[in-house]
Amino acid sequence: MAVSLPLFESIAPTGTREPLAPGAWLLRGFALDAAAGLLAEIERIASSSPFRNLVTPGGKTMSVAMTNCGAVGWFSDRRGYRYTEIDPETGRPWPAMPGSFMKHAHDAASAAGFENYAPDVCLINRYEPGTRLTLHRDHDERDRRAPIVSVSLGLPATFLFGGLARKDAPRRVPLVHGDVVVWGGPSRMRYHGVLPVKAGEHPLAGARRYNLTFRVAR
Ligand SMILES: O=C(O)CCC(=O)C(=O)O
Repeated sequence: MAVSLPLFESIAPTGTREPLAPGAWLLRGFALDAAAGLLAEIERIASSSPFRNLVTPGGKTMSVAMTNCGAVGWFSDRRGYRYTEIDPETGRPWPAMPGSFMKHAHDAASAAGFENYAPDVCLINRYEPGTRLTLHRDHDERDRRAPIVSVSLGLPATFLFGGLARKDAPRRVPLVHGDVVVWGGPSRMRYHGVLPVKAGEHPLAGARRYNLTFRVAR
């Protein structure tokens, strides 16, 4: 049954910084103030480059719907995982990264100890109830010195934060609207994923979870 969630639900007090591993931090509620603006930008981006369910090189359709903004975008089909300058579905460049996205990612990285962060891509994930992201590493980026900054909006989820080997048991991290996870340095290549999102209704995002994943790809 769907549950109604309070607008500012959080687990630890907003503003706390929890270490997850060396170089990995959970910034509780870091995006709360910016959240409504970020969601409006997601809608604008998706009106140019719509959400779509990508196909893996092995031929499976991903349950999470994705789009991108920035100089490049992450894409997958039977030919492989890669970054492209042109959205293959529209034939146009990916929408530019909004200034508010750039500032938010920069400030979150800085709060986690990574200065001068300038991502060139933001992968936007949209989760419907029941959808999940299996354990994986972000390894399509040429420059892996920069961290990943990951912003959660809408419905809550359980984030799996694993080790450097796939077999390492992942830690289960509950994430709610406004939480930001940053992982870089010795944690940059850790496995991570998301358990199936539970049904619910969020006042700003409806029956959905969105995730912004900022990366330096080139
Ligand atoms: O949705 C999330 O919290 C994580 C997203 C993710 O792992 C990815 O896009 O690589």
